[in-house]
Amino acid sequence: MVNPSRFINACFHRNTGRPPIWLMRQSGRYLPEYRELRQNNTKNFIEFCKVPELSFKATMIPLKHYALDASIVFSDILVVVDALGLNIQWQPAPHLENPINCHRTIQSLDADKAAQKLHYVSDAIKMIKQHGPSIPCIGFSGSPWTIACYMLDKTPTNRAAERFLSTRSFVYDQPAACQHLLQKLTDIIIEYCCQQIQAGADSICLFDSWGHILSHDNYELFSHQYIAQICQHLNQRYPHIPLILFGRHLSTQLDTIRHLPIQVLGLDWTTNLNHAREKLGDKIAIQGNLDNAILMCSDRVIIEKTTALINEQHNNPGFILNLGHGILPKTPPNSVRLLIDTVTNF
Ligand code: 1CP
Repeated sequence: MVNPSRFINACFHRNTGRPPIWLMRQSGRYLPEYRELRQNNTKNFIEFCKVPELSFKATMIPLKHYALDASIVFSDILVVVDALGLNIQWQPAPHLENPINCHRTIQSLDADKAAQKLHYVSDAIKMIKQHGPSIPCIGFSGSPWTIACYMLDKTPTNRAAERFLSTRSFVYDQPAACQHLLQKLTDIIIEYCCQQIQAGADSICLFDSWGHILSHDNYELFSHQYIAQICQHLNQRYPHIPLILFGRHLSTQLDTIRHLPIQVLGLDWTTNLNHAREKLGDKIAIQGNLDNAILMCSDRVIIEKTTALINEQHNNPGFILNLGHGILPKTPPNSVRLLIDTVTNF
């Protein structure tokens, strides 16, 4: 049984009072204690993620400092790539020496074993539920498409126009191979999310962080239909576990997304929340969508923008306050505190 809470209530459109808050990337490089924990454990990043005690410690850091309404297990979407046997290096951006470039390699990926190899994430969730504070714990996975982006490209370049160019051209050159890969990932992700729920995760978040780089029509064919399979499966098997889908630049996909069996849609700052609310109705709660750049601004701006968002959504029982994308490494921890205090003291 999941404990009723502000966060879970908001997921099911029944929150009263101030909105719950959690933040994407609430653990991570902006926190000096996290950087210290990483430095003292010289393992590469994926190896760090594989130790449940370290994942547990990293999950706890923001909870010690801030009054958050949910935890999120410390891990990464790319543990799935590692479980499939691909060698990822961190420089510090993820780098794959041999990205996938043909159908034969996709056929040879051992999907059956991959989900089992990810048991360390479930072990971390068990520790969080046993030893952490009694707030809901969010488990997560990348969406099939977003994980595939990192499997088909060597290094995601910082030049926006060329970002995931190999991945984007693979979709057109070899659509059948691409869909074969996405189906394999879908099967693994279903199993992986079930494991997390069985370990005690109170909610599951699917990060489709790169869905928006697909053309409008290809979004449905290469991202949405696989997300739909995952959500249908999880929602049918665990109807009490709220599913959060996060995506960026989703304004033009809301008519497609509103048919998904999800409880929450996480939106970035390019989408107008009232427009989204109109499109989604009362069945799907909304989460977001402060610009993460405001955390680089003065205290006055942080308080003003946060208060304006709370006021805008004050009559919405299905609203979860979050950033529109993850906290950036340069963010001052005191700004994060101010944001959280502004919400919790409202
Ligand atoms: O050395 C280090 O410390 C590595 C930095 C780091 C951290 C702290 C990476 C590498 N991942 C993480 C943790 C992480 N990643 C968490 C747990 C932290 C928390 O939220 O409390 C989560 C939920 C993620 C999810 C994630 N990883 C996403 C989806 C969300 C999003 O931000 O869009 C994505 C796209 C990644 C890929 C990734 N992992 C790490 C980096 C540097 C990146 C981005 C690479 C890129 O720019 O494409």
